[in-house]
Amino acid sequence: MRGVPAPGAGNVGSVTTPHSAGTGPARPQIMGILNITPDSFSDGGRYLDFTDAVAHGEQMAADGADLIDVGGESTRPGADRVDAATETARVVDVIAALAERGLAVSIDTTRAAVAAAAIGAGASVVNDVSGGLADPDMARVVADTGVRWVLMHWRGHSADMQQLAKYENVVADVKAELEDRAEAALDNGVERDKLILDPGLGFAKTAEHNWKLSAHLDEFVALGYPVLFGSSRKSYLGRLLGDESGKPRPVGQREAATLATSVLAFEAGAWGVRVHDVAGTADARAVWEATRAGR
Ligand code: PMM
Repeated sequence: MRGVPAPGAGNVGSVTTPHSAGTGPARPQIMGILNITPDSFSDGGRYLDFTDAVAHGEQMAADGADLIDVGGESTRPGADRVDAATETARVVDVIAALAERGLAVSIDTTRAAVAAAAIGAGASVVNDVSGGLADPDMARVVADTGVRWVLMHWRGHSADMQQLAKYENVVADVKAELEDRAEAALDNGVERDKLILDPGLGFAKTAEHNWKLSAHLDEFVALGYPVLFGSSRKSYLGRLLGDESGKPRPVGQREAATLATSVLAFEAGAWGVRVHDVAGTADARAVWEATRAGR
């Protein structure tokens, strides 16, 4: 590791100073999820229409999202890949429309060409679930454009990632692999204060791994980079809340559990959370902030 980001550095649009970097009173960030895909596990097929997608992005901003995370390819386990042209076509016009309305937008992609098009349309953050591993050109695009870069922990594409969920010590291994990704980004000319790390819940992780990573999120914060936490509606929550027959809680009924994990992430010092239910998360953040202020 090469030290910590400079205080107050790296603000992009309305993405404020990370409180996880120990830089003052800034609040945890809420990244609202906008998947423009037919097959994402929670909102797949809902926002394929341009007008619906933009309206949902605007609604999430009105509900308290600091950043709208637009994705054009599903990353759910087992998902098929789409080509770069299809992925780009799904996202660019929506990103341009949201950026024109003054909203901060991230592009959820592992492809440099898609990221470049999204940045051209107004995205100010690249949310790369592969942490730069999937596309060797991603670091150059990020370095050249000066946007922020979320490096998520990842071991392989959706089709085979669950076979890769093998760790000696999941917390230590994920931390070490993320630090390697951050080092690689720095070696490729990306500035330290542009980086955000994410342990990647559900990506080559079992439910047990997700709980371990959640429980030790403070250790990721201690690495000195802003930390993003993405648990929203994921299957480990469905499994936890399953019925007596072992049937998981349906995706649409995991919101209270998601909110609990988000508050725990705030408490651990996370920079932000990536969620579907922005309004609920904004309420939870208000409760957490009022509690913190009362200490
Ligand atoms: N999870 C998903 C997609 N993108 N990005 C980051 N940084 N962290 C995550 O945990 C993450 C992500 C999968 O969830 P979705 O299908 O609901 O978008």
